[in-house]
Amino acid sequence: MNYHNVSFEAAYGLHQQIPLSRLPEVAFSGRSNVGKSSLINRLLGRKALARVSSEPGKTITINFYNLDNQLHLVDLPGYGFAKVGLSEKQRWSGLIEGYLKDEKRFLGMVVQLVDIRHPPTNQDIEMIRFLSEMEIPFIIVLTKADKLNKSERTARLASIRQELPDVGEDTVILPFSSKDGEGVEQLREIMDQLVSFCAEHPELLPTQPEEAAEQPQTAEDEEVTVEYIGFDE
Ligand SMILES: Nc1nc2c(ncn2[C@@H]2O[C@H](COP(=O)(O)OP(=O)(O)OP(=O)(O)O)[C@@H](O)[C@H]2O)c(=O)[nH]1
Ligand SMILES: [Mg+2]
Repeated sequence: MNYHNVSFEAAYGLHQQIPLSRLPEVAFSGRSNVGKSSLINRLLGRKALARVSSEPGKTITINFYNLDNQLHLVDLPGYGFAKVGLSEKQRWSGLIEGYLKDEKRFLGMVVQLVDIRHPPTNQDIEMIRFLSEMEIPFIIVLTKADKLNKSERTARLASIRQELPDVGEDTVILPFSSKDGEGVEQLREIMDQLVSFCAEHPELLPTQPEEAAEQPQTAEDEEVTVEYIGFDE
């Protein structure tokens, strides 16, 4: 994939506004300020494509980035930001849940971000439980790895699996730094694998409305079971 061929595509404030998937999607989830937008910028080699702020709660829409016309990167609003009112919190959780539960999406995987410096928050654990119950493929990315020294890092890596009850032994847990680029190559490889898999399975893309009009649904439409290569090996 050409990681230089990228663009911002759209921002949605309500999940009902999001059009049917045209490309496979990778969604980035995590608490506010964990580094989602920074990771997207680093991954795409762009300084300010996604808006980064030291003030939490900046991304309050679901933002779509187009990667080489092969993948949509989806920046979800960060959860767990205490200073917003209840109605805004409900809008956020409605947005995130609405997106993740939407069966018409071609969601290839979720990249769940957790700050490497601290044990996962209850909301991180809840989110991972939700992904696991929904059978959405996911990986864990541990952000801000540059902020720990070697012994702190070793200690965090030794504890993290026990702290995440819904993470299986085979789930990828990847230390990452948007500052020094650690983890970028591995994450790109995972995304390349996902794109290859999706290219071999075009039937997983939801039927577009104009196609649906031409080809009415028949009993032949079967449910497809998805197996992801490389994630459970
Ligand atoms: N040192 C270091 N700082 C980082 C890293 N990733 C993000 N940051 C900093 O953390 C802050 C928040 O980063 P964002 O990328 O805006 O976080 P976000 O998850 O998109 O936050 P919301 O949009 O509020 O959900 C910024 O000050 C970033 O510069 C990292 O890998 N290393
Ligand atoms: Mg953000």
